[in-house]
Amino acid sequence: MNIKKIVATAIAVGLAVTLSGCGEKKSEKLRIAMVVKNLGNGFFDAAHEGAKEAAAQLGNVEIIYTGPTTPSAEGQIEIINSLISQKVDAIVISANDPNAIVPIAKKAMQRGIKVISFDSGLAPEGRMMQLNPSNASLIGLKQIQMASDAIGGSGEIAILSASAQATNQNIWIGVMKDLLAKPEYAKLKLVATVYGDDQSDKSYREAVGLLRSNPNLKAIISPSTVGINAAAKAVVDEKMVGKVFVTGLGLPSEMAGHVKSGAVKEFAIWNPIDLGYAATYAAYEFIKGNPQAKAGGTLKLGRMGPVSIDAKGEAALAPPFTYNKENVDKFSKIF
Ligand code: RAM
Repeated sequence: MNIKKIVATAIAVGLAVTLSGCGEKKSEKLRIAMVVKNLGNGFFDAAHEGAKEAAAQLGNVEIIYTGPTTPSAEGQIEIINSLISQKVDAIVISANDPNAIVPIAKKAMQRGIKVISFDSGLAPEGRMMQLNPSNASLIGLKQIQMASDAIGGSGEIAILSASAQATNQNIWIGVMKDLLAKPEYAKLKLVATVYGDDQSDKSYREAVGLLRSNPNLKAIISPSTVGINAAAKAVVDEKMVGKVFVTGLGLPSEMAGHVKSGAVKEFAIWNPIDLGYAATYAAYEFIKGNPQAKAGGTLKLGRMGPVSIDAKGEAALAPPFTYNKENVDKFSKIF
C-alpha cells in the first residue's frame, strides 16, 4: 500500500467511526415529559396530539404524556419527583398552582432538566419560560364581550371556573373583573364565581347550583373547556335554554351539540394542538441550549414560526378564535 492509499484508508475508517458514533447518539431519544393538569381532559389530549406531531418532526424526541387523575398540585409534584428520577430532558407543565410546584420544579432544574410551563403557568422562579396560548387581556375581554352580546348587554352573570388555584383561569377572571368595573359593562352584574375543578360531574353540580340559587341569572361564563360543556348540559337539563346563555372557552368537538340546542350562542378557544406543538418545540430549543432560549430571545417553533419571549420569560401564540353555528361543525372535526 502506498502512502496515499494508507492516508485515504485512515480517513475513510475515521469517517466511518465518526458516522457510526453520530448514529448511536441519534438513536438516543430526548425525553420531553408533558405534565398536564389532569388526564381525561380533551383539551390536553389535543395538546398531546400537537406534542407528538412536533416530536415526529424533530425526529429524536420521545414524549412522555402524564398528569394526575384529578387536577391537583400534589399530584403534579409526585409526578415531577418521578420524572426527576427518570432523568428526563425536559418537563413541559400546565400547572395546577403557580407556587406550590415551584420547589420541585427548582429541584428538577438544578438536576439539569429544562422546565417550561405552558397553558397554566408556574411562577417565574419555577420555570425557564411560560408559553401562553394568547394574550390574557384578549382572552378575558373576549369572554366578557360574548356574555354581554348574548344577553343584550345587561343582567346577572356568573363564572364557573376550573380549580381554585389554576393560574390561567385566575388571571383571566382577574381581567374579567377589571372589565366589569368599567362603565361600558356597568349593567353586567357578577353574582357568583364557583369552581368545578375541571371535573365534569363537579362542574355540572356547580352549574345546577348557580341556576337554582340565582333565578335572575342570564349568563354563565366558563373559562374552562370542561366547565363550559357541563354548564351547557345543566342549562339544557334544567330547561333554561333561551333564558340563560353559556359562553366561555370550549372545544368545538364538545360544544357543537350545545350550539345547536341554543344553550350556547358563541364561545372561543385557541388551537390546543398548536399549543402542545409549540410548547414541545420550545422545550427542545432549551434542551439544545439555543442562545435565544431566554427572556428577550426569539425561538422558531416549527410551523408556528418565530415566537418572542418577553422580559418576564413569557411568550404568547395567536388570539382566541370565535365559534358559532356557522363554523362549529367544521372545526369539531379537528379538536
Ligand atoms: C381546561 C383547562 C385548560 C384551559 C382550558 C381553556 O381544559 O383548564 O387549562 O386552558 O380549559
